[in-house]
Amino acid sequence: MSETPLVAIVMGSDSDLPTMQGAIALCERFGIPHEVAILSAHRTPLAMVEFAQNAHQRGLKVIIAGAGGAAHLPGMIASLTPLPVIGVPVPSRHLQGLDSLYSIVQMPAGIPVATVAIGNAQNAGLLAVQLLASHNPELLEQVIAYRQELAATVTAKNQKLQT
Ligand code: RP5
Repeated sequence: MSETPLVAIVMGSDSDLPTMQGAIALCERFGIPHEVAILSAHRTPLAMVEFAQNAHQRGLKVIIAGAGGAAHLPGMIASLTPLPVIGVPVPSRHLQGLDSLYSIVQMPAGIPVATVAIGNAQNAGLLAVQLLASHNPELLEQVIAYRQELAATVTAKNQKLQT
C-alpha cells in the first residue's frame, strides 16, 4: 500500500496468517491503508519493541495483534504503545486456542487489550474500522451500510426458509 498505514496487523508466526486473513480482508473491504508483519514476542523481541515504540509516530492509529499458545504479543505491544491494541487469540494445536485466549484477555488494569473471540480476526478488523470511523463520517456511513448488508443476508435466509 502506498498511503501511510493506519492499521497494523501483526502476528507471532506465519502459521497465524490464515487466521489473520480475516482482519486483512476487512481492511481491504473498507479501503483502510494497512500493513502486515510477523513479529514474535519470543523469537524477535527487540523487533517487537522497536515496532511498538514507534507505531504512533509512524501515523498508525490501531494495532491488531494475533498470537497463539503463550500469546504474549498483544499484551507486550500494548505495554509499549499508547495506541489501542486489539488482540486475536489464534487457535492452537493442543488447547484449541483457550491458552491463547487466556494469555491475551487477562491483562492487568492500566494496559488494556480489546480481545475478540478465538480465531475471529474479522471482528478485530471491524473493530479497527469502527475506531477509525468514530471520527470519520464517511467511514461511519460505510459501517452503517455494512450492518444493513448483514441484516439483509439474514432477511434473505428467512425468506428462503418460508418458500
Ligand atoms: C506463537 O506460537 C505464534 O503466534 C503461533 O500461533 C504459535 C506457533 O508458532 P509456530 O511454531 O507455528 O511458528 O508465537
